[in-house]
Amino acid sequence: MKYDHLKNQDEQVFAIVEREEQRQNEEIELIASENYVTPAVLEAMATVLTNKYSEGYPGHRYYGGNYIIDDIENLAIERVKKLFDAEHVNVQPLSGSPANAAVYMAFLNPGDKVLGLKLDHGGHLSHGHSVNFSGRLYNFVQYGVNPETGIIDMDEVREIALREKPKMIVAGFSAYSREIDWQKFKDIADEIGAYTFADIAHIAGLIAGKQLKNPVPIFDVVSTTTHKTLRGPRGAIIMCKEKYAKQVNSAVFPGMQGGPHDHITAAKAVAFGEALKPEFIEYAAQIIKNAKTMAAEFLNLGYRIVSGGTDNHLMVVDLSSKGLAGKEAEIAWEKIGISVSRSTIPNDPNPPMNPSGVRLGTPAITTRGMKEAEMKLIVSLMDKALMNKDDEIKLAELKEEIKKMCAQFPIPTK
Ligand code: DSN
Repeated sequence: MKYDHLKNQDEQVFAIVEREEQRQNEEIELIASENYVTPAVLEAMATVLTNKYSEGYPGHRYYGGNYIIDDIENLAIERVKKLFDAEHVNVQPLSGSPANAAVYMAFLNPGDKVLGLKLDHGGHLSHGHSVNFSGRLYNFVQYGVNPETGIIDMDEVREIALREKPKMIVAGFSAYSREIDWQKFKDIADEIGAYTFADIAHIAGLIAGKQLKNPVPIFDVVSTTTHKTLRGPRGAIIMCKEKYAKQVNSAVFPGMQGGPHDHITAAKAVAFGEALKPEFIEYAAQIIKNAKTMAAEFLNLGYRIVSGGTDNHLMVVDLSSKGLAGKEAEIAWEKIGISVSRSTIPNDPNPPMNPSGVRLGTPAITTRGMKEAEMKLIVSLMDKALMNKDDEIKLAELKEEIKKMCAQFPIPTK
């Protein structure tokens, strides 16, 4: 039986893990940054590679006994190079924010000017928010989306870039549903001699699955987490031009981190191997089909979606279009077994703890094999939950429907 040792040795931890496993099986995950890893990825994480210290890089370690660990790190690197057409890869970053911290450390000095997307317009904390290390250490100026269209206005980006002359331009997001014009960012950066940095954490799997354009061949440096659409273990990687290899490696170690998590490197290698298979292209395509269907259904029911739809795996639904706020919706949907994350809408009049929107995404439910018909059913159940948000009996009925649907689409076990 699975988790035999854990069960025998520590019933408390085992019981919590079991409860969470049951929750994941019986509920619907619409958090755009989450996914279900394959059993092979899960197994790789639970290997003896966790026992090793490997500061340094393959062939240049600070501890002995790393000649086998070198093989796993090199394998992971080679697979990323193939997936993204990357010149140089560092697979050691522990997660997205540490990876971005290492990128800034590699290319900038504290106080340098950087241009990034505002958080409430879909950017990320590590793209220059004042409460984050990025906004505290570096001099960020920010661009946003057009208030009418909800789409990044590249003329405005160019105007700010020419005026402010940042040393680096950051393109990327955590809540933006339209395709990014990487080439346009690169052209603007070239006009002022700025570095180009793409954070593709959300869409790496859609790029690897050949559904969205790839910034890696044209940008100076690109970071991504490995656990979102890429469907690997929690972690991150940095890809860059060969000429920046040394400064990126030094920023990750010894600049930011100590020993890499070798068991996670092994799991990353497994996930990259999976993403190289032709089936992953179908998976990435279905994620987008599902997101487009979901967005269309919300629009049909009179909800407003920021930018009017989606080109990727996510959408931000503006609940003020229904006289509601993000938190109320999150609570009602949690009661029926659907997890979402609250999200600001551009220029949100409401505070970040209870913003006007929710961000929804389809990577996890697509991994379960759900398709367009299920998207329509899910949106209809979500709408019913909001319309009956104070009726506990109705919500309990809806929860049963979700549970039945989940039973038809178990989380894959192979
Ligand atoms: N927490 C991640 C997300 O949900 O997008 C980003 O850090």
